Amino acid sequence: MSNEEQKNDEVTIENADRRKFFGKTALIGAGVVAAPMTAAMFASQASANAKKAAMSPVVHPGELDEYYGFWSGGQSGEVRVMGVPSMRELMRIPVFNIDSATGWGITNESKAIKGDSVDIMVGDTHHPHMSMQDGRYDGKYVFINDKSNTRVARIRCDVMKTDKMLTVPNAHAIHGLRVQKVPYTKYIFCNGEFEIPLNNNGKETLEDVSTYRSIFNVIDAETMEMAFQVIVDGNLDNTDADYDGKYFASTSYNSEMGMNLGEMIASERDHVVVFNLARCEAAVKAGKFKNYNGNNVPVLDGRKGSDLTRYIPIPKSPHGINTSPNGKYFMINGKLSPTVSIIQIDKLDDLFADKIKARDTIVGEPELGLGPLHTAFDNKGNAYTTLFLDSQIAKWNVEDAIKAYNGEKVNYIREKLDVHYQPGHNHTTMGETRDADGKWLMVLCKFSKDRFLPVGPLRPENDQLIDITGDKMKIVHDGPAFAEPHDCIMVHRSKIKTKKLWSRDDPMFAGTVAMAKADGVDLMSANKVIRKGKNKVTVYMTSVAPTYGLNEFKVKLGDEVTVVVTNLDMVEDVTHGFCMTNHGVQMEIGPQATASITFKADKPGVQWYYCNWFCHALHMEMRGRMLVEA
Ligand code: K7E
Ligand code: CUA
Repeated sequence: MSNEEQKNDEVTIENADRRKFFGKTALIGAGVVAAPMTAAMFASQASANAKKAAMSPVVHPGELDEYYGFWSGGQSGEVRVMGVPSMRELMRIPVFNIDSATGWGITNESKAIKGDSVDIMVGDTHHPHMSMQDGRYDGKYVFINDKSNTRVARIRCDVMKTDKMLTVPNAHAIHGLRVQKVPYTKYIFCNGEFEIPLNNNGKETLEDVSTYRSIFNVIDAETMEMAFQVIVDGNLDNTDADYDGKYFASTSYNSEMGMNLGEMIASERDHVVVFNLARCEAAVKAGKFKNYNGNNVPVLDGRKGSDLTRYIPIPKSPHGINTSPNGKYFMINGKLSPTVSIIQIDKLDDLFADKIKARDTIVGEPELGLGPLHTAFDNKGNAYTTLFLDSQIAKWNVEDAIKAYNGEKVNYIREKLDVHYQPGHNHTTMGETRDADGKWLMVLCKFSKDRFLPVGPLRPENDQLIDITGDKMKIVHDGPAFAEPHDCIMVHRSKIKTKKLWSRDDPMFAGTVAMAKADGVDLMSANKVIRKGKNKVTVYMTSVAPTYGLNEFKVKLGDEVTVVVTNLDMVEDVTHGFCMTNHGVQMEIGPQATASITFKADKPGVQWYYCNWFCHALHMEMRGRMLVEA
C-alpha cells in the first residue's frame, strides 16, 4: 500500500466512525445532542456568525418579499408565483391543467384560450421565462412550455393569468424554451425534443429511423403564432439566446438519433447547434422553406452543411445551456461529462464566416464534478453549476476556468456546497438578465428524503435557497415543493406591475362581451334569460357582494345553459364565484370581470347555485335557484 492510499484509507475509516457516532447520538435524541453545548461554544459560534451573518430569508408578517419567483409546476401543468426570499407561495397560475378554484379549463373564456387543445387536461411544465427589453425583464409576459402535449403558453403578468396557448405543429414534445433577449422579445425559441418523420401521417414513412427529425421552433411572442421552424441533425434538449440578438443555441443529447438508451449514449461526443437569426429570417423571406403535415408554417433546413446553423461538438450528452449575463458566453452543461463547455459568443461570427473551426469557439472546459446540469451566475464573474450525481453546487470563476484551459495554473473552483438532493436547475436572482445581482441562488432539488415529515412514498421535492453574497455559500431555507419544479426565475418586484381590478375592455373576456352585445345585453346591468333556439339558454347576471342579480331562473330539462356573470364590485380582492351544485360547474369572477360557463341542465327540479369565493359576511346567503322543468 502506498502512502497516499494509506492516508485515503485512514480518512475513510475516520469518517465512518464519525458517521456511526452521529448515528448513535441521533438515536438518543436531539436533546442530548444539544445539551453538551457549552457557553464557550455558543460564544465562538456567535463570533463566527458575526464575521458574516447570512442574509435572512425571514420576511416578517406584513412585510413584502423583494422578488417574485415564477416556478414551473412540473407534472401539475401549472406555474406558481412565489415570494422570494420568504418562499411563501403567493399564487398558482393554472396553465395546461384544469383548475377547480378558478374554473380554468372549464370556463368559456379559458377554453377559447386553450383553442385546439381544449380537451387536454394535463401538462408538464419545465421552463418559465419572462419577456425582455435590451436583456432586461420587461414585466409583461412569462412564457412556459408543455413537454407532454407539445404546447407553449403565455402568462400576462399584469393579471397573472394565461392569455395565449399554442400547440406547436410538426414538432413532438416541446422541452427547452427561452426568449429573445435583445433588442426585445420578438421571438420565443423552443425545442422539439423527440424525433419523428417530417410528415408524420403514418403513411409515407414510419419505421425508417433515418427519416426522423427533431425540429427547432420560433414563435412570435406577441401573436403567439409560429414564425418559422428549423430542421436539425440530432435531437434538441435545452436552448438559450445571446445578448446581441444574433444567435441562439440548443443542446443535443441524441446526436446519434438513437431509439433506445444504449443507442442514445453511444458516442463520446454530441453537439450544440447554433442558429443564425438574420440568416433564418432571410431564408424565410426568400421562400427557401418547405411545409409539412398540411400546415403553412415555413420549415427551414438547418441540418449539417446549411448556412443557417453550425454544429459545435460537445462531450457526451450535454443538457442545460445558460448565457452568462455579461453576454460573453454560452455555458454548455455536460451531464454525462463532468465538464461545462464555454463557448465564446463573439467567436461565432468567425465560425459562420468559416474562418475558424467549430471547436475553436470553445475557450474553456472546466471539470466541475459529476452530472453538471444547469449553471447560474452572480454579478462578480462566478458561475454556479448543479452537480446532479454529486448532490452539490460547484461555484467556479469563469475567467479563471478560461485561464486554466489555456494552461495557466489556477484553481477555478471557489467552493462546493452539499445540497439535498440531486439538484436539477438552479437560478440566481435576476441571473438570466443584464441585471444579475448576485444575492440569492435557488436550487431545485429532485429529492427531499429526510428533509421533511414523511408523507408516504411520494415525497415533495426540495427547493433550497442559498445566500451567495459572501465568500461562502449559505443554505438558509428548505422549501418543500409539489410536482417537480424543473426551473424557476426570480424577478425583482420593481419589474412587475399588477392590476387591482379588471378593466372592462380586457381582451381576456372580449369574446363574451361581444356575445352580450350581439344579444343586446348590457353586462353591467342586465339580468335576464335569453332562449336561443330549442335547447339553448343564455343566462346573464351581475354580482355585487353578497347577491347575484338573479335569485332564480328557469330552464327546461336537457337545455344547454350558459351562465354569464359580471362582477360589478369595485373593491380590490372582492372576487365572487359561481358554482352550480351537482353539475361540475364552478368558476371565479374577479372584480369588474366577466366570466361564463356552459353546462347541460340534466337534473330536474330545484338546483341551487352559490358563490364559492368568500366575499362578504353574508357570503353563505349569496345563492339562487335554477328551476329545471321536466
Ligand atoms: Cu434540466 Cu426540463 Cu430544464 Cu428538468 S430540465 S432538470
Ligand atoms: Cu360572493 Cu361569496
